[in-house]
Amino acid sequence: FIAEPKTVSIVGCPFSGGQLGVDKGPIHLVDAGLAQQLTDLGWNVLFDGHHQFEEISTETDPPIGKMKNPRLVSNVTEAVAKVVGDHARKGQLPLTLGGDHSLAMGTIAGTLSQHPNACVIWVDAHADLNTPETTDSGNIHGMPLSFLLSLASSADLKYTSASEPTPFAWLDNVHLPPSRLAYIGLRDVDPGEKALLRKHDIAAFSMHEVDRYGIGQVVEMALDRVNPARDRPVHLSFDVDALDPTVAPSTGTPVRGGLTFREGHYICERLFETGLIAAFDLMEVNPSLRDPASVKQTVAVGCSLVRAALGETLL
Ligand code: 6HN
Ligand code: MN
Ligand code: MN
Ligand code: MN
Repeated sequence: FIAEPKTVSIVGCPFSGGQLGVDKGPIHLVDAGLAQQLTDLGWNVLFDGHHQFEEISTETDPPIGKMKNPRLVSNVTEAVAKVVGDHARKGQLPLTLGGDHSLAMGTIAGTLSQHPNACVIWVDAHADLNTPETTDSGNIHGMPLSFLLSLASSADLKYTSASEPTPFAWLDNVHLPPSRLAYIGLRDVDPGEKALLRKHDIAAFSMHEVDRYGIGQVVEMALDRVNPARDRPVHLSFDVDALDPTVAPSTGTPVRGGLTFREGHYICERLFETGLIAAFDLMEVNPSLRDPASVKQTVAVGCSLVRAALGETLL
């Protein structure tokens, strides 16, 4: 495991199969000059264009149960897992730009393929832990962790097709133990998700804990739970809606009462400082929402979070 890879590979994923409209995020982040900014930080930056995903129209991808676009999301996340895993195997730091958070099924599976002992720090207003049964919305961006933790599997889809594999069957042998997931920033968690958090004793630091202990303590408490010896690679999956909507307005499911600009950056800085970051996701930047000034602000904050996770703010 290379603690601080000198090469970062940008995996641009203009994809919105798990939640409509969020596909232009990576294009805006790259157009804002993110690659050059990382070069200026001393990184060797690889970026060979955004990924083109196969198109599956909704007519050929009807819901299975409540799950929307299951075949599309399954195929795309499987492809992302291969790309992220390949970058990790070459000792590069995969930096995935979304796109909706269903993509983390792919990014985390890719990380685990190279670093089976990795832990995940999930920064989000939401737990993204719904199963195909507990989901209300049917949007798969609210479900990636249930599959990764094996709380849901392709068998739950009760899908019968002689010709096609069941969507998400590729994920069935991917497993992140619930003891290796820690959340920071939660404030909008569905009842079914709360039950799963309790049942599996998952480390969850909501905005209440951020207020109570401060972000510095919360990050250490999260690491103490999932990475007590500070020896596991860390996959940092950052949903921009973890930030307060006044800081990052252009996102699909904003929730008031979120992390400040500094609290969000502190998480990235502290994890960079550990030298353990093995992969970084920046998800749910949605330029189709809000006015141009809000989009520009959200994209700028997104770039700034990435730079913080890659070492910008340490003196
Ligand atoms: N995200 N819990 C809600 C749902 O639809 O399952 C919201 C999910 C939001 C997902 O922000 O990545
Ligand atoms: Mn979210
Ligand atoms: Mn699984
Ligand atoms: Mn999310």
